[in-house]
Amino acid sequence: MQMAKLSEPFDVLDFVLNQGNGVKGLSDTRLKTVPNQFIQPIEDRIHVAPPTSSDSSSSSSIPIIDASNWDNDDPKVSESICEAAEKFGFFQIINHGVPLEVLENVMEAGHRFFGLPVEERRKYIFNGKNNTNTRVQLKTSFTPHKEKVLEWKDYLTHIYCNGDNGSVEDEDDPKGSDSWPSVSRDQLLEYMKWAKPVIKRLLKVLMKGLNVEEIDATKENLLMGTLIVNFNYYPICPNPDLTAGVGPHSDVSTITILLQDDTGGLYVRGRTDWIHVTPVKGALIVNIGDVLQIMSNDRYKSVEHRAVTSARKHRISVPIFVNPGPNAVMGPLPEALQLGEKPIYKQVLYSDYFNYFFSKPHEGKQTIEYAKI
Ligand SMILES: O=C(O)CCC(=O)C(=O)O
Repeated sequence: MQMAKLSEPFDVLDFVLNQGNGVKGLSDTRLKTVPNQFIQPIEDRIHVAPPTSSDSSSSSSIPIIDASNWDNDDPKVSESICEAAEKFGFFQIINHGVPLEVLENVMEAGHRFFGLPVEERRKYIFNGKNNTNTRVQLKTSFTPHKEKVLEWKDYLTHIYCNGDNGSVEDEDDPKGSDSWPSVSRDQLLEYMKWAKPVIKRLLKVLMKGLNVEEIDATKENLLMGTLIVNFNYYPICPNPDLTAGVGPHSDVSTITILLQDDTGGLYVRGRTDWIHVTPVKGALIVNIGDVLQIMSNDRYKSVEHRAVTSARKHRISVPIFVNPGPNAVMGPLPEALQLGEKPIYKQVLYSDYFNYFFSKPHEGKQTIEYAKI
């Protein structure tokens, strides 16, 4: 493995952000302690035992829904999904139809990308000069120029489709995915091909639970006009107890479908404590995002979550953020207010909401306040 050399005096931010080595580059130097820039204040650290791969104590804390009877239109599957969306905002689904091999291949592909020499990885950093590619971008932390403390995470974000901008698989834009790294492109496209019907099915069920019987083209753009798929990479960290992989936040999606490896480290805010989402082989984690909380006028819950780092191994997760198209206007759906409920949220242009989220560090459930009446 090629290791970056640290020169003295060592400017961490320059090394990680400007030189584009990322946290992966820092981790590869095999440093013994994390630099101050990554040390969270005590009040922001999570106080739980680090997860182990054999940890199954809390696996029942968020529901695991078996979708094998979906094809037979078993109403129990739909009921369990809507109930979990209302009570927990988070659940795992098994037997969803995406082959295990496709899931394993996509995670392997993520490792291949982050295993590339830094000179190769760096090509995907968006800088508006040499690289103006908006279809794929390599990033570090969340909003590094706004955060007091950086998150221990690099991620490669791919825009699969973006409202009017078409899909990377559209006839109008058949080469849309050509700019994605070749080491991971095919596996990611294959994963998206399988995941899309699952997303559609989930949205159909969740909409039915809100009395929306039909998803026409306008509703489809409102619910899933933009699909973004990321490789989240949490490099080995010498001090998991001091750092955050991802700080507490809720997603600004309609729903998010997350594939995680067997490292563990995702925590969901429970009533009294943080609940560990124990990895289940072949499962997809589904969480309700702010958009669906808003559309359902608080019936479905978008729940805060966070991820810790590991001293044992590099962790990978692959979220698909299912978002409205940028020009969609979201607010409580008329169908969700049928019983005379008062709307809690106003009508908001989705791109405004999205840009607001990315204008500040992660801050728990605060973003949704932006849309409140
Ligand atoms: O990696 C995880 O488990 C969580 C990722 C996440 O919350 C995010 O990418 O927004």
